[in-house]
Amino acid sequence: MAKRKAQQDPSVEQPENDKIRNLEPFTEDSANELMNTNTGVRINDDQNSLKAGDRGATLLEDFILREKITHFDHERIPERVVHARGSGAHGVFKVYEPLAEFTKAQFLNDTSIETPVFVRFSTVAGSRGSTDLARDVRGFAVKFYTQEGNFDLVGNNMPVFFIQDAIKFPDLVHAVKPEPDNEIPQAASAHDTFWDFISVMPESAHMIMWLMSDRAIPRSYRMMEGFGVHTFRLINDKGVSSFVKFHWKPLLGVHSVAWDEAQNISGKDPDFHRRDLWDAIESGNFPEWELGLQIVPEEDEFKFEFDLLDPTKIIPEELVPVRRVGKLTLNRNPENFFAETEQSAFHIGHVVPGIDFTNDPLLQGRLFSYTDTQLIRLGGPNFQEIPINRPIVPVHNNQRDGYMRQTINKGKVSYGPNSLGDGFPLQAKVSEGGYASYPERIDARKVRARSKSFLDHFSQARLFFNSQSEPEKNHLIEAFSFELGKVQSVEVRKRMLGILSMVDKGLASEVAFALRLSIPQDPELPMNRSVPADADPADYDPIVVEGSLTMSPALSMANSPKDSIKSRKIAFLAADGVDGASFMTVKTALEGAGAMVEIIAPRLNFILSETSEEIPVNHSFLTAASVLYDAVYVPGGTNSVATVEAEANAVHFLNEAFKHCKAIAADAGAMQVLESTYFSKKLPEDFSDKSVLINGVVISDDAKNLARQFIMAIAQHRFWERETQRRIPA
Ligand code: HDE
Repeated sequence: MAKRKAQQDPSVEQPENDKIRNLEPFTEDSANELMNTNTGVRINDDQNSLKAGDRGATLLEDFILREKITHFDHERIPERVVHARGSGAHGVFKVYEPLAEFTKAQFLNDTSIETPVFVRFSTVAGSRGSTDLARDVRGFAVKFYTQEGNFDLVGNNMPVFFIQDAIKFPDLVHAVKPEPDNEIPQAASAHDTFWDFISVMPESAHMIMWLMSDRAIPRSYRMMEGFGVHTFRLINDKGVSSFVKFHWKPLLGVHSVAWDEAQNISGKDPDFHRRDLWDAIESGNFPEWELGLQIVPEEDEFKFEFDLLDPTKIIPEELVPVRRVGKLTLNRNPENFFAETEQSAFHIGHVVPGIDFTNDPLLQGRLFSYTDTQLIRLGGPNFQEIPINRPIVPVHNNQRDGYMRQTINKGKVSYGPNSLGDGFPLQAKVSEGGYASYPERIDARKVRARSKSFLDHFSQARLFFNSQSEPEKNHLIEAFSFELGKVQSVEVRKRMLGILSMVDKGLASEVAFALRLSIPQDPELPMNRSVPADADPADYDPIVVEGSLTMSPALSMANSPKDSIKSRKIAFLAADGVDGASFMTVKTALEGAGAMVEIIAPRLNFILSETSEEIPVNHSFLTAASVLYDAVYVPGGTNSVATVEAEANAVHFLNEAFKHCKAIAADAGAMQVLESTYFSKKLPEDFSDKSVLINGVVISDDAKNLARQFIMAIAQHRFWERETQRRIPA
């Protein structure tokens, strides 16, 4: 009956690589255009509504007014129920070498293809307008527009999750969101309901170690790892399946800010991460990540001490190395936030042939949730036709109609099988790229239960803690002390100390000290232990396993690459009379190494150098703050130095930069500015004729030498050892 068109047949519509993700047909540009209504009628007066006399009532007849106000009234759509606050960017992905041994997915095999992508980063708990710098998990959602359809890798910047079963997700989200009676606090987990839930959910122990670590306060979206979290399957063209964990490794390394700094940034620039991503792309500093795969052969499924299906577990990189297989580059900002970033609809169920699911019960629940949520958020079943969501391949099926349908389907036939349409559209055979699910063998009873292989909640939490550097451990202790310090219920605090004591006694006792509580001797058994209805609760006690791996260096950010200052923001504090020569030497050297220099002065517009040259100013001390920069430099020049020293905001700037462990540099002639800071006592008395690099503070009278040492210091990111000096003002 039906004449079958082969996929390779040139008459079949194929995506053209150079035209893909061409959103041009959907864009609007008002430049040089006259204004008209949505029906195309030119508007003669957009300032006044139509009235019965110039002091009279407005007329209902005014279709221009009505159209404009009606559209405005309907501008908002519901924000995402979680991950509401986010920022997106376009880019490309390219695989390094064919991965045919593991997967038949074309975009992971054809090294000549640049697959377009759209990425959305987000926080989880806060509303759409909340701060970027909340202590929170970050979403890392990637949509690959492949030639075999869209593949969404909807991951986070932490490799595990709070819960093991999707049925607990609404509870988790209710607990972390602002409390329902007064809607406080916004974008913060430091409150009673969150910790109440966690304290009776021991399966979250591993995740809260990540959440209390510096991973939860990234320096930039560009400096975060990404993880698919669940174990997925890869399927090759012979139908052989391997298990896989997906990773994103940022080429700039993994870096974070200090907690005090995060809180300050939230006030000074709540759009800090959004702006950072936007500015980096605008300035050509394209963010890059390598896609990493941890592949486990099917036959090794039960080789580990943990269950591959348990999303509260990682596969330590020391057990299964991460193989870097391709590169993601973000190279274009959206034209319109709403149309692209807000309307993008990610779904863990958007997969292509060669990628499949496992039975991870969290993953399985997500497969339902994402389409369901788009139906309410984007208003109906045609959200895949919104330009940002459209695949690059043409869509042919018998789905029709619904709210806001864009496609004009031709012909009478919208069903299959049919004969009137020659049977088209035909199902694709597997050899033609048709998706066939992995035929996993299932032979089981239907039960509402948790697998006993999911009962060890603490060994990987401990592995994470043990693998941290000393400063990272201190930050964890401080984060727990902060968060539990904000909790009002003493019972919840105590129960959390019980949970922490099962992770690490030292950690628990440090937090207990801060809270002036003692660790429960025999930690109260958490109330919720995910016990199936017909089971004996004792059979479902969390089990205490030592775990044969005691350290995993890959888990510490201290081991992240620290060899570049590319795209780092450096503040120069200067005023009229600055020494132009050394100023330019340092500026040129930093910019040559890829950093971005901004001049901060008492007033805006420009400053004059000693030789009366104009130097443009980026910010005044009023609009800038040290928390928005990675490092700070004070150039020489008698008048400039005197003005900066007398400027209280400049001294505060330096004090704060020191407190947040950042690299600081000063021309030897600017020593008097440093002497006004609280950390001056830590500087050597006699610095003349030599250059000094102590604790990340560089002082030199030789600008070239200063620049070299300063660059090395900035690349270290932070000098956390300063925090051992406890009494830090600012
Ligand atoms: Fe999501 N999640 N999630 N999630 N998730 C959503 O979908 C959900 C989970 C993640 O930038 C929602 O479109 C359930 C894990 C990201 O648009 C919703 C469960 C991971 C984003 C939803 C989880 C994620 C979402 C809300 C437990 C990391 C933002 C709006 C079973 C692997 C995507 C939306 C974007 C968004 C449900 C758990 C990542 C409600 C039910 C685990 C990055 O469908």
